[in-house]
Amino acid sequence: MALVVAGVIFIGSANAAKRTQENSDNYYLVPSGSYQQIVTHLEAPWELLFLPDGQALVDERDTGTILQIGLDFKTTKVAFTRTTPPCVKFCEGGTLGMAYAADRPNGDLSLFVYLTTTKDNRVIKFDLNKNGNTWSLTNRRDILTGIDRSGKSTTHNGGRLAIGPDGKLWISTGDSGMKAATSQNWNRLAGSILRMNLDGSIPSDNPHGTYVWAKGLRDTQGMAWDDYGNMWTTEFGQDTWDELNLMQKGKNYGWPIAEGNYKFVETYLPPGNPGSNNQGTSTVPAPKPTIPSLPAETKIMTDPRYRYPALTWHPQDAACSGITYDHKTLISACLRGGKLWVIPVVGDKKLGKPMAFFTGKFGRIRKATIASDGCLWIITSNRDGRGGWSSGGGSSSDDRIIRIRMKRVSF
Ligand SMILES: [Ca+2]
Repeated sequence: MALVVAGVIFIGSANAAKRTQENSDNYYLVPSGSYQQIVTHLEAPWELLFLPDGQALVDERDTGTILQIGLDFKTTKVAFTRTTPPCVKFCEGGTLGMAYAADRPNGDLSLFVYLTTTKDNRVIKFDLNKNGNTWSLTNRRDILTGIDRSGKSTTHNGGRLAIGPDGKLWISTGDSGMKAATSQNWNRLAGSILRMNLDGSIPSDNPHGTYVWAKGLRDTQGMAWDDYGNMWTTEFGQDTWDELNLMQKGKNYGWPIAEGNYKFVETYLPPGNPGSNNQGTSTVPAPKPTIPSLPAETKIMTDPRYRYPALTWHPQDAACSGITYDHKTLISACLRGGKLWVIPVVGDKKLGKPMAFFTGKFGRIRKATIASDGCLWIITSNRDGRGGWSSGGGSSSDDRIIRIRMKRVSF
């Protein structure tokens, strides 16, 4: 499926493109420059999912609302997951990731939601039902509880959910502000990538007989798989290095011993410095950041107990949350950096040079997802209480969903 408008080819879904094998298959995707604002006045949306009928679900972190977005882009409330935020100040937790699977009789759907409560982070599961064109949620079950959360605030909750190519539910968590106490402890669910069967049980081929599949993570909010089956995740560093990681079973990704490829140094920047992901307890929007002068980075890590990132960025250029994959292309949505990083996948475990798009244009971006018509939808996160993005871009219409035409670029 392809159409040509003003000389630009808009592609159809990745599957359609693969089926037809039009011309050369050797291309990746970038924004074409053409976009439209389709949904406005959301409040800190966190996850965006396309359903089999082409409608979408979006949730709001703080209000706990799940909304349906119709084919006409009108929103309708589907459900509330809760009625109050899990904390009142400096909150990163709330109603976070969502994923669905057809694991009920007759191919009916279930929806998984990652939720911060006053006690913990947890994964809840609903029946996801369709009546006419209207989706609804029933039969809530809490299938995984006890993912650590921090005490006074809720930081570093991770929170992305995805159904992997293996049909399992994958869950990204954060260190809950506890650094090594969680991220280096294989008996703690926080600071990890978790993997579970859709009924909530532990897969028999997990590395240690628990839900934990990988460790050493500070705050991972993005997971995607490429066509080689490689799993890629985004990771918020503290002050100096954000990461893109290639994930491998049973491995340790180094936090808080390493940040990026270097030994982690605690005191690079004080909490609240706009150059840092570590924003302390201030809810006042930070001033425009200044690029920090980095210390001499001579302490590159080579300790074989840890895995090191495939790519790194400084937080003011990145702080990437969601990541998506479509046709040889990883697309990472960045908060503080206020941009999309588009990264060609040039081979098995091989990435091309990252390219930045829309820097500062829309403010903070939480997630990007490709729709079945080949357009990329992004959700902004300018009402999440953090502010301080590098290059502005907020709007009185925030938070927004922007629909972006994509185009092919040959390798
Ligand atoms: Ca790391």
